[in-house]
Amino acid sequence: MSRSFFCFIFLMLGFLYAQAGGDQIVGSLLVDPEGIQADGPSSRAILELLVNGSCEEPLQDGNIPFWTEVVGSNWTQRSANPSPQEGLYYFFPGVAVNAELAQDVDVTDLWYYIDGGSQEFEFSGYVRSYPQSPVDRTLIVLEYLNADKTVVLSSYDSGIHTNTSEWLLLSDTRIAPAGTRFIRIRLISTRTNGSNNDGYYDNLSLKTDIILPLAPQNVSIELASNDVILSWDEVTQDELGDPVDINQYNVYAGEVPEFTCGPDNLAGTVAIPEITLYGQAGSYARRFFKITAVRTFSRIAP
Ligand SMILES: [Ca+2]
Ligand SMILES: [Ca+2]
Ligand SMILES: [Ca+2]
Repeated sequence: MSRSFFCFIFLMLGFLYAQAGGDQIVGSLLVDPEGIQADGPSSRAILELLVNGSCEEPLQDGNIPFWTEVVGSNWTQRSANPSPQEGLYYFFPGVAVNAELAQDVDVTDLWYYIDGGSQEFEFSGYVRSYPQSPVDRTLIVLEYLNADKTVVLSSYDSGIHTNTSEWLLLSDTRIAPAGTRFIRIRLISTRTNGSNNDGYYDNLSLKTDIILPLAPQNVSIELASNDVILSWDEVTQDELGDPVDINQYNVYAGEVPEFTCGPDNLAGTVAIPEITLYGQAGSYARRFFKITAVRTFSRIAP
């Protein structure tokens, strides 16, 4: 199974005011350079990298989506006895003596920061076992892997746990070693009792924060009949001045300068620093535009 997806980080904005009247249009930057700021209190944004980390996604063909059965073929959702730590379900190995479930997180897009020694990753997750004697065991291992996944550059080992009365929080925060391109999360359960392997996991998370791109600059506006053409300088740096690849700009349109960017006023999305908004000049007396550079973080789930 393979699926890619994107997390979007938004940054405000070239801020443009356009007034259309007949064939005339007036465009000007309303915000001085110091007023062009990130849309938020911080230039950093937290990304959740794990997919289906709480085992809430519906099973697909009887399997847990986005996770790989490395050992054992009966991994599934469990909902009760004990209750989940979060949501409605948790990870349950099913019938197996030894069982391992894994997810590889592709962090290649963060190579620049990883290789510079500044990208930190924060893992957390809960483990619990069924109350029986002897108790089945849980173990979580994280591996920071190189590009072809042949070298473990750094690892976290939670140690074996057998807690049964409550969910136990495990966590690890570390800076990824240079060369890290994948982080593998391994859930390893060992059965010592009965037919079911009762080492459970829930509410797993792997987070990192990234630096936002600079705001688009030098926005210009042009009118062609009833269409508005916006263009701006390509964004090539983040807020710390490091290079960044921007492959998406979101353009928002509103009726007042202070409007908030959101899905309701998204006028268009482009990969290049130019967009034609058809009919925008014909339908409104005044129109305000905001442009955000979007830093996409893509990864491939297993
Ligand atoms: Ca859950
Ligand atoms: Ca299976
Ligand atoms: Ca058991």
